Amino acid sequence: MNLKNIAFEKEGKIALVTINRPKALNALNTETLAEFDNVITELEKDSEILAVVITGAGKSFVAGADISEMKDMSVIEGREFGILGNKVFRRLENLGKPVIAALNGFTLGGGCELALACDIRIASTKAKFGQPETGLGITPGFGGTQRLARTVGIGAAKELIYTAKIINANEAYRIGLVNSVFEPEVLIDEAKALANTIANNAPVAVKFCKVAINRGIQTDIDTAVAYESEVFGSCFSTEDQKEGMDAFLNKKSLVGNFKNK
Ligand code: DAK
Repeated sequence: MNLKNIAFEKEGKIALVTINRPKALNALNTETLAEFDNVITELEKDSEILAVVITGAGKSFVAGADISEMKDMSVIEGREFGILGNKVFRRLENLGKPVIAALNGFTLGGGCELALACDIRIASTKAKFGQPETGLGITPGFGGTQRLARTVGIGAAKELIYTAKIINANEAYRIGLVNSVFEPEVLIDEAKALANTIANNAPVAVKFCKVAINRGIQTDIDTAVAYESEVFGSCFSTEDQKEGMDAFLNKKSLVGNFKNK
């Protein structure tokens, strides 16, 4: 992979993806989104990677879509930019592996939307959050009006989006935008520890849970629980279910040693 604006590292069962354009506070331009698309393809392909951590280099996670690139876009260019961003974010949301956003700093606009497309968000005490788009004359364009409301509820989402205000990590924690808050120097280690804890459980079961939660939240409860029954049944076709239960009955545990089969 030829990457300029993103760093990609593998550490055992996990991958660390760092948006690395600190001069522009890691703002997402077309080039970075295209690289991100390639990174997702790599994450999909590599069966050794069982969980992913995404963070930002420097004092920002992602300070939004790139305003200098967007400023003079035509209607067609704006639409193409939106289509690319939405495609990348949907691919990330649907990736068959859990993704943890380690929010180290500014998490604004498209950056907040990127975090919302991840499965779990944890933050540094220095992180700042918001959807400043209405202050720029636009609406959130990478799913913010949809995923933010699903995550923090309609009232809190409308307040954040209509006011364009910036909130700190404690407030983000209070409204449920992030799961936990850590001192900056331990954030990445905490994210990796969380990723490794998940990676040590049965990967196929974790993937099924992700799909069931993501699909179920979009549909009525009868359809959702029917889908849950389907994935539950599918677990019984895996070696990991047989061996995991066998280990339990023999007073052992397979955690950390599942085969991903
Ligand atoms: N885009 C481009 N450059 C940015 C940027 C951004 N979003 N954010 C910061 N930068 C650049 C600054 O211009 C500055 O560049 P130089 O002047 O050094 O060349 C450099 O990063 C450092 O920023 P500051 O000097 O401003 O740093 P401060 O610490 O003073 O302030 C800040 C940090 C995060 C409070 C401030 O930079 C700021 O307010 N940034 C903009 C945040 C923002 O409004 N983000 C939302 C962007 S709108 C769509 C799809 C998606 C979207 C829209 C449409 N379609 C469907 C088409 C999404 C839109 C957005 O995300």
